[in-house]
Amino acid sequence: MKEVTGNFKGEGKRVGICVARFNEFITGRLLAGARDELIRHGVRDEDIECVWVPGSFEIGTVAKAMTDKGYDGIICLGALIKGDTPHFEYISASLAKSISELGTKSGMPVIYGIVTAETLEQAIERAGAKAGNRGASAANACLEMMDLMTKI
Ligand code: RBF
Repeated sequence: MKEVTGNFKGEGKRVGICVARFNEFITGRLLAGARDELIRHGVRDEDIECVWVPGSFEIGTVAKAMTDKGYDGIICLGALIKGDTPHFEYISASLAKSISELGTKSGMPVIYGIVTAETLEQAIERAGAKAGNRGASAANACLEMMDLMTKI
């Protein structure tokens, strides 16, 4: 049986990161985690481009515009923290759908790195504390997918 898998090889790759400024306390840490992971796997810092958007709701629009800018992969980073309004549900559902559609329509890796948390404490846990750093895991998924897409 022939198996096809992607490796964590970032040499020569260009990566676009779309990150939400809303909850920047969290998303700044996700960005730092993603950047560090990409660099540690061979992506040059000058080949990483970060585009800041106002909030997670805007990620889909901007990430779409980034799909034809010559990147090998795109990472979307945001932090949705549940509040007293139903915005959380609206934004998280539509964002997951639009990020997934971007990947299927463009044929390039578009990675979902959105932290969805009930509380600020939970979000902190996922942004570099006891539950790891979701930005770093998104970068790993991006590295694996960029390599995989060259093999299939
Ligand atoms: N953006 C986020 O990235 N995370 C949030 O948790 C978040 N919560 C919001 C809650 C409310 C009530 C509103 C109105 C907006 C929120 N946004 C949040 C901002 C949203 O993603 C978007 O930037 C703005 O609604 C402007 O379109």
